[in-house]
Amino acid sequence: APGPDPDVLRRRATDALLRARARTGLLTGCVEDRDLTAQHSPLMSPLVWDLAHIGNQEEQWLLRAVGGHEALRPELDPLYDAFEHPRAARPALPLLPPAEARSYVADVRGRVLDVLESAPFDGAPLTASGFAFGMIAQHEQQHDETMLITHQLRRGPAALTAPEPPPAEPDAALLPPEVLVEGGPFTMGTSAEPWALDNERPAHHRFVPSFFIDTLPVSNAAYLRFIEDGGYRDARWWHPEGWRHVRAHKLTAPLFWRRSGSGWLRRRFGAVEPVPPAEPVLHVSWYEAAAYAAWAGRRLPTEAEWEKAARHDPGSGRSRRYPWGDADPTPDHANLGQRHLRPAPVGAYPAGASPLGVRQLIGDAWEWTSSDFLPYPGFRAFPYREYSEVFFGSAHKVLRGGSFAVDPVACRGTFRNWDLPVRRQIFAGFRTARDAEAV
Ligand code: AVJ
Ligand code: FE
Repeated sequence: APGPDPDVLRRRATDALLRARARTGLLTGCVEDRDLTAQHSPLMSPLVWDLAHIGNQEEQWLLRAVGGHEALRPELDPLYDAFEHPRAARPALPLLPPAEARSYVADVRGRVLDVLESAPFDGAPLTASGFAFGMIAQHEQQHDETMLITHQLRRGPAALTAPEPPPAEPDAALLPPEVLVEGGPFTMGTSAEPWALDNERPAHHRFVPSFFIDTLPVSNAAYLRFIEDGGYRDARWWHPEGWRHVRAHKLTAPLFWRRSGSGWLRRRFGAVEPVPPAEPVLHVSWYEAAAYAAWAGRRLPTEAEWEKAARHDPGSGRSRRYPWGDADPTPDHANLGQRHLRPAPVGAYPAGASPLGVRQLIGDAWEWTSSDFLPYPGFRAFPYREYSEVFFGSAHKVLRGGSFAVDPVACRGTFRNWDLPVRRQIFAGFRTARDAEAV
């Protein structure tokens, strides 16, 4: 089938770049300059590093690689190379001060919009279907999620506000707690999605035995039952490394939670509030997610199970782009794009349900899977090894589905995220699964 029209893709690339820049502007414009240069957590870069890194990646790929331009400021490349300096070391670098970082990214962007006008959208792999523009829009949006994480870690009064997400649908309490996904093959990954990144490719067949998966993400109320049942004090539920980590760091609850009398409070973007029982649990590590699942007599879904639940349509046998079908996400389908600064309660977004009725697979919270981050059969690093390939192996676990903080351009049924199993600052929760007996 022919792909989208080049002019449509050119328009889409422009929109995606502009939308990312508007978001970057909010995230770097809502605090004083000293909050841009400070390091709010050793896990994160100063916000001003993310800002200039966004511009530097854009310069390298869209001005130099696609546009054939000379480097504007070659001395900046090593400063903003994520592999040269660990995050904790970045505040000590001679970074561009905020005003200079802003003018650098604006200068790059102005020239990029000229390149975009005339770049071929139908030639070499880097520009086919506008791939490089889509890749760079996704890169900026990924850093916008990273910067929102920095805002969440930052102490002090709230700098960002957003309207509340929609409530759970009245039918949510009546939904079956889990659905059966029948065993059989399905198509995992994609070769057709024009802006899919290298690790999502190519499309390939996978056989997935029958399994049950939760209809909804695990809620704070459910997770609290694990806490109150002594889950953090019982080695039985924990991966040995997770148990060691929980003991060493004296963990007793998700990140940002604290006990208050008989209840729990959490800090969220500068405000302290009671933990909302109906919201998907957030800020848990892979170890915590896996321990909860073991306590519940269940397990995390594998990455293939997650994707089959999200994309496979039992009616047609096809894998679709999203749980609801092939249409791009709208605000009715999913909580994406930092429109809200929290997940919606479990049972929201009925229009985003899968054919089997699984909800909130896309948006709200990234979902930990049991799987290591590994290449698909036939993987080819593109356009650079440092995006995915250097992270393959058993150190990183795969997350799927996207959070409220990620833009639709960087979120789809095939999109793969990954992180270390101890990480909790990311907007991650989970749902659980179990094997179905063979019939
Ligand atoms: C895919 C979210 C793990 O933030 O480390 C940004 C995305 N890669 N710049 C990350 C990324 C290069 C990446 N994750
Ligand atoms: Fe980056």
